Amino acid sequence: MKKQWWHGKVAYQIYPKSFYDSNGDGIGDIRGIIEKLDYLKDLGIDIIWISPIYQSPFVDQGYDISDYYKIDPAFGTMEDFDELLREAKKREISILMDLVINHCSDQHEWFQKALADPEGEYGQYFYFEKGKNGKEPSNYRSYFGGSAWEKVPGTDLYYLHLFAKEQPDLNWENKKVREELFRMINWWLDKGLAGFRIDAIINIKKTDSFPDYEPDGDDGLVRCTRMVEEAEGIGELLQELRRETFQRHDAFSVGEVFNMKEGELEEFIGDEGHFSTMFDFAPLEATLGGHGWYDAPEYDFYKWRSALTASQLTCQGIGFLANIIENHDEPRGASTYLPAYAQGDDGTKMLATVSILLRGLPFLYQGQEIGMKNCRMESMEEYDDIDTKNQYKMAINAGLCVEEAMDVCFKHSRDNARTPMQWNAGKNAGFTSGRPWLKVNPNYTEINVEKEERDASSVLSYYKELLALRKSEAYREVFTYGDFIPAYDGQEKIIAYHRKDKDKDILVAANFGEGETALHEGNRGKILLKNREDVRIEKGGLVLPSCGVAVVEC
Ligand code: TEU
Ligand code: CA
Repeated sequence: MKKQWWHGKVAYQIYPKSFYDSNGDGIGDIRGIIEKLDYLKDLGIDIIWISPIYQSPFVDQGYDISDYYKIDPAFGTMEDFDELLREAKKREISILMDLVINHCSDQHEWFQKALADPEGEYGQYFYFEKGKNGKEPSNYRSYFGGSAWEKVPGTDLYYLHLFAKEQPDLNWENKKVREELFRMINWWLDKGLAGFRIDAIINIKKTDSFPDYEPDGDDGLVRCTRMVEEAEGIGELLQELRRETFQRHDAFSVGEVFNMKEGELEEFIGDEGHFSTMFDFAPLEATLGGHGWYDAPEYDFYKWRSALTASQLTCQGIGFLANIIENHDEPRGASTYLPAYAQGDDGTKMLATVSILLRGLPFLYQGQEIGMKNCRMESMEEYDDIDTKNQYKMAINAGLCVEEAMDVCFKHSRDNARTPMQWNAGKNAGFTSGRPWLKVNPNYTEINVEKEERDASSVLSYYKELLALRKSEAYREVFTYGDFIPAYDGQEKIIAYHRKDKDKDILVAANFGEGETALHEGNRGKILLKNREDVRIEKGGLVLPSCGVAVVEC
């Protein structure tokens, strides 16, 4: 594998609306990010991905872009953004933006022109199709519920939107569309961006026609991914994207890729792959339901462990995955991947260790480093997220009562991760002096940056140690390039692995169980990091109490 500038780095996702509000309007902004750069530097962050800050009507929180060349005034100005780039550079921090190019906003000039004349030039920028027997062209259900086709009033045409109806899909088969997008990407890269996180990218390739499929729900529709999975030839589009943009700038790219076809990993993240890396969603997928959040299975440690191990083994020798425990679309990792008895600081540190030391590029999500948790909302009015509203409806339609449906949202809602960052124990957790756009999690008096900075045994202090160890002179090499070798997988409630190269052999071992366990073989050595005093090496081996984790140099 070719060495790349981003190998061995640590990345951090900022959800700008909820990060830090510098002017008291209740919405986080670019100047707020600038103010917190030193905090991120001190934490050990090298790369920042900022969720969309382009001009947007915010139907899907900025994932509906109405002008790719403008910063939305809610976040600041282009001057603020340029200053952010300069200030980040001073601190050797690279900035990534979010690239949402499967669709744009229905308010984008292209779509407005297309609507005015669907048969004209801009109609070709999107997918307009005639209805079939007075109905939609096909029976696809959009990601956010309901048909993926929206009727154009006064015509027999429908346009395709795999997400909300305010997010029309761009037609990637049209060369002009690709050229417009590539021009825009290069414009941002020329400004000094280090690269992009690439949104929902697998959806850009459609089938030649839009056939109906067997319905998979009572609504007579079928999830639109059925069609996406059938589409052939996305590789050509993605190679062109890479060639025309990222490759020219040695830019970093991380793909949000679901539903990749089997055996395509090398094409996606190999040396000549479409992207530098892509997120590993396998552990997350192990928590998903067949239809929606309401029928998601209970968290299962063994399913999670096998998913994680399988991903690690599959990408070895091919490339690096980007490892996460949460993002702006998921509930908090510390609420999802830990059993009830493990949801204290020890458990949170244990999960952190297992995740951060995996082979691949660690991506933290804002607030993860202080152990932020899911937020209980009192009523549906407190939710903002379009997906949560849809999932709530689905749960009610499936027969759940209001209380049960609210519980489902508490477990799965995207807003769990979108509540404001908890900076201190003051008003609104120090996020804003105004009225926050989304409820602050009431646990901010206990879980916040200021308190944890003063406490050497806090989750935040632990994350700093953990990242420092990963990046230290002595261990950087093995944690970056060392092999991943699973260990003790026959042992109950243990997840353990070695990171090993020709010089070093490091064991990472965690006990997700409720009782104390000892690992008997191959563990004599020096403990480099542990999360509890009583994690220890005895004659019998490495002793791990419940929620104990150790990093051992063998
Ligand atoms: O998400 C893409 C995606 O596949 C989503 O359906 C995801 O599975 C869903 O959010 C889970 O609830 C990306 C963005 O990350 C997301 O925030 C956007 O809403 C979406 O694209 C549309 O741009
Ligand atoms: Ca603001």
